Amino acid sequence: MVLSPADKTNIKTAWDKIGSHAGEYGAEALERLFLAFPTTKTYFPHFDLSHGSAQVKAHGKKVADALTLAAGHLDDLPGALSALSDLHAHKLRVDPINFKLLGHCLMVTLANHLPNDFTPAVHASLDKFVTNVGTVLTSKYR
Ligand code: HEG
Repeated sequence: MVLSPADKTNIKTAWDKIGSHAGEYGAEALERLFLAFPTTKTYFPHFDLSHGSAQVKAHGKKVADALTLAAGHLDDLPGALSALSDLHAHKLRVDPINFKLLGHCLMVTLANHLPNDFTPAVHASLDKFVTNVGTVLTSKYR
Protein backbone atom coordinates (compact mmCIF):
# COMPACT_ATOMS: atom_id res chain seq x y z
CA MET A 1 0.00 0.00 0.00
CA VAL A 2 1.58 3.27 -1.10
CA LEU A 3 1.97 5.91 1.59
CA SER A 4 1.24 9.44 0.42
CA PRO A 5 3.27 12.36 1.78
CA ALA A 6 0.27 13.14 4.03
CA ASP A 7 0.26 9.54 5.34
CA LYS A 8 3.95 9.79 6.18
CA THR A 9 3.41 13.06 8.04
CA ASN A 10 0.44 11.59 9.92
CA ILE A 11 2.41 8.49 10.93
CA LYS A 12 5.47 10.44 12.11
CA THR A 13 3.34 12.97 13.99
CA ALA A 14 1.36 10.22 15.69
CA TRP A 15 4.57 8.40 16.64
CA ASP A 16 5.98 11.58 18.13
CA LYS A 17 2.86 11.92 20.28
CA ILE A 18 3.12 8.30 21.38
CA GLY A 19 6.70 9.02 22.45
CA SER A 20 7.69 7.33 25.68
CA HIS A 21 4.31 5.56 25.94
CA ALA A 22 5.11 3.22 23.06
CA GLY A 23 5.92 0.21 25.23
CA GLU A 24 2.85 0.68 27.41
CA TYR A 25 0.58 1.01 24.36
CA GLY A 26 2.20 -2.02 22.75
CA ALA A 27 1.45 -4.09 25.85
CA GLU A 28 -2.15 -2.82 25.95
CA ALA A 29 -2.60 -3.76 22.29
CA LEU A 30 -1.32 -7.27 23.07
CA GLU A 31 -3.64 -7.59 26.06
CA ARG A 32 -6.57 -6.55 23.85
CA LEU A 33 -5.41 -9.03 21.19
CA PHE A 34 -5.34 -11.97 23.60
CA LEU A 35 -8.73 -11.08 25.16
CA ALA A 36 -10.65 -10.16 22.00
CA PHE A 37 -9.08 -12.83 19.76
CA PRO A 38 -8.14 -15.73 22.07
CA THR A 39 -6.79 -17.94 19.28
CA THR A 40 -3.80 -15.56 19.11
CA LYS A 41 -2.74 -16.89 22.52
CA THR A 42 -1.64 -20.17 20.88
CA TYR A 43 1.58 -18.47 19.71
CA PHE A 44 2.53 -17.65 23.30
CA PRO A 45 2.16 -20.92 25.25
CA HIS A 46 5.37 -20.05 27.11
CA PHE A 47 4.09 -16.66 28.30
CA ASP A 48 2.14 -15.61 31.38
CA LEU A 49 -0.72 -13.79 29.63
CA SER A 50 -2.54 -12.55 32.75
CA HIS A 51 -3.30 -8.86 33.24
CA GLY A 52 -0.16 -6.96 34.20
CA SER A 53 2.17 -9.78 33.14
CA ALA A 54 5.83 -8.73 32.99
CA GLN A 55 6.29 -10.89 29.89
CA VAL A 56 3.46 -9.14 28.03
CA LYS A 57 4.87 -5.76 29.08
CA ALA A 58 8.33 -6.70 27.82
CA HIS A 59 6.94 -8.07 24.56
CA GLY A 60 4.79 -4.96 24.10
CA LYS A 61 7.96 -2.88 24.33
CA LYS A 62 9.71 -5.05 21.70
CA VAL A 63 6.79 -4.78 19.28
CA ALA A 64 6.53 -1.03 19.88
CA ASP A 65 10.27 -0.52 19.37
CA ALA A 66 10.04 -2.37 16.05
CA LEU A 67 7.16 -0.11 15.02
CA THR A 68 9.17 2.95 16.07
CA LEU A 69 12.04 1.73 13.90
CA ALA A 70 9.60 1.18 11.03
CA ALA A 71 8.11 4.68 11.46
CA GLY A 72 11.64 6.02 10.99
CA HIS A 73 12.14 4.04 7.75
CA LEU A 74 8.86 4.50 5.92
CA ASP A 75 10.65 4.48 2.56
CA ASP A 76 12.40 1.17 3.26
CA LEU A 77 10.26 -1.03 5.49
CA PRO A 78 11.56 -4.29 3.94
CA GLY A 79 15.14 -3.27 4.74
CA ALA A 80 14.40 -2.00 8.24
CA LEU A 81 12.39 -5.12 9.16
CA SER A 82 14.39 -7.74 7.27
CA ALA A 83 15.62 -9.72 10.29
CA LEU A 84 12.20 -9.58 11.94
CA SER A 85 10.64 -10.77 8.71
CA ASP A 86 12.94 -13.81 8.65
CA LEU A 87 12.04 -14.57 12.27
CA HIS A 88 8.27 -14.38 11.76
CA ALA A 89 8.33 -16.36 8.52
CA HIS A 90 10.86 -19.08 9.23
CA LYS A 91 10.77 -19.56 12.96
CA LEU A 92 7.52 -18.23 14.41
CA ARG A 93 5.26 -19.01 11.39
CA VAL A 94 2.52 -16.69 12.56
CA ASP A 95 -0.55 -16.94 10.32
CA PRO A 96 -0.87 -13.61 8.45
CA ILE A 97 -4.45 -13.06 9.62
CA ASN A 98 -3.08 -12.35 13.09
CA PHE A 99 -1.26 -9.25 11.86
CA LYS A 100 -4.60 -7.76 10.89
CA LEU A 101 -5.94 -8.54 14.35
CA LEU A 102 -2.95 -6.98 16.13
CA GLY A 103 -3.14 -3.94 13.83
CA HIS A 104 -6.78 -3.51 14.79
CA CYS A 105 -5.95 -3.75 18.50
CA LEU A 106 -3.21 -1.17 18.04
CA MET A 107 -5.72 1.19 16.40
CA VAL A 108 -8.18 0.75 19.27
CA THR A 109 -5.40 1.40 21.80
CA LEU A 110 -4.20 4.56 20.07
CA ALA A 111 -7.74 5.86 19.59
CA ASN A 112 -8.34 5.35 23.29
CA HIS A 113 -5.18 7.17 24.41
CA LEU A 114 -5.00 9.90 21.77
CA PRO A 115 -8.66 10.70 21.08
CA ASN A 116 -7.99 14.21 19.82
CA ASP A 117 -5.24 13.15 17.42
CA PHE A 118 -6.98 10.05 16.11
CA THR A 119 -8.91 11.72 13.31
CA PRO A 120 -10.34 9.58 10.49
CA ALA A 121 -7.42 10.66 8.27
CA VAL A 122 -4.82 9.74 10.90
CA HIS A 123 -6.64 6.45 11.49
CA ALA A 124 -6.42 5.67 7.77
CA SER A 125 -2.70 6.52 7.63
CA LEU A 126 -1.86 4.45 10.72
CA ASP A 127 -3.89 1.57 9.37
CA LYS A 128 -1.88 1.65 6.14
CA PHE A 129 1.30 1.73 8.20
CA VAL A 130 0.53 -1.35 10.30
CA THR A 131 -0.80 -3.13 7.22
CA ASN A 132 2.49 -2.47 5.43
CA VAL A 133 4.49 -3.67 8.45
CA GLY A 134 2.39 -6.86 8.50
CA THR A 135 2.93 -7.36 4.77
CA VAL A 136 6.70 -7.15 5.26
CA LEU A 137 6.67 -9.49 8.26
CA THR A 138 4.73 -12.10 6.25
CA SER A 139 6.48 -11.56 2.92
CA LYS A 140 8.96 -14.41 3.28
CA TYR A 141 6.40 -17.14 3.91
CA ARG A 142 6.49 -18.40 0.35
MG1 HEG B 1 5.96 -10.71 16.72
C1 HEG B 1 8.60 -11.86 18.60
C2 HEG B 1 7.56 -7.63 16.49
C3 HEG B 1 3.23 -9.38 15.16
C4 HEG B 1 4.10 -13.44 17.61
N1 HEG B 1 7.72 -9.91 17.41
C5 HEG B 1 8.68 -10.56 18.15
C6 HEG B 1 9.79 -9.68 18.40
C7 HEG B 1 9.49 -8.48 17.81
C8 HEG B 1 8.19 -8.63 17.20
C9 HEG B 1 10.35 -7.22 17.79
C10 HEG B 1 11.07 -10.03 19.18
C11 HEG B 1 12.08 -10.48 18.19
C12 HEG B 1 13.37 -10.95 18.82
O1 HEG B 1 13.35 -11.43 19.95
O2 HEG B 1 14.40 -10.82 18.14
N2 HEG B 1 5.48 -8.85 15.97
C13 HEG B 1 6.30 -7.74 15.91
C14 HEG B 1 5.63 -6.70 15.17
C15 HEG B 1 4.41 -7.20 14.80
C16 HEG B 1 4.32 -8.54 15.30
C17 HEG B 1 6.21 -5.33 14.87
C18 HEG B 1 3.32 -6.54 14.04
C19 HEG B 1 3.02 -5.26 14.11
N3 HEG B 1 4.04 -11.31 16.40
C20 HEG B 1 3.08 -10.62 15.74
C21 HEG B 1 1.84 -11.36 15.72
C22 HEG B 1 2.06 -12.52 16.42
C23 HEG B 1 3.44 -12.48 16.86
C24 HEG B 1 0.57 -10.91 15.03
C25 HEG B 1 1.13 -13.64 16.75
C26 HEG B 1 -0.15 -13.47 17.04
N4 HEG B 1 6.29 -12.36 17.89
C27 HEG B 1 5.38 -13.40 18.09
C28 HEG B 1 6.00 -14.40 18.91
C29 HEG B 1 7.30 -13.93 19.21
C30 HEG B 1 7.46 -12.66 18.55
C31 HEG B 1 5.36 -15.71 19.36
C32 HEG B 1 8.36 -14.64 20.09
C33 HEG B 1 8.06 -14.24 21.53
C34 HEG B 1 9.08 -14.78 22.51
O3 HEG B 1 9.18 -15.99 22.64
O4 HEG B 1 9.76 -13.96 23.16
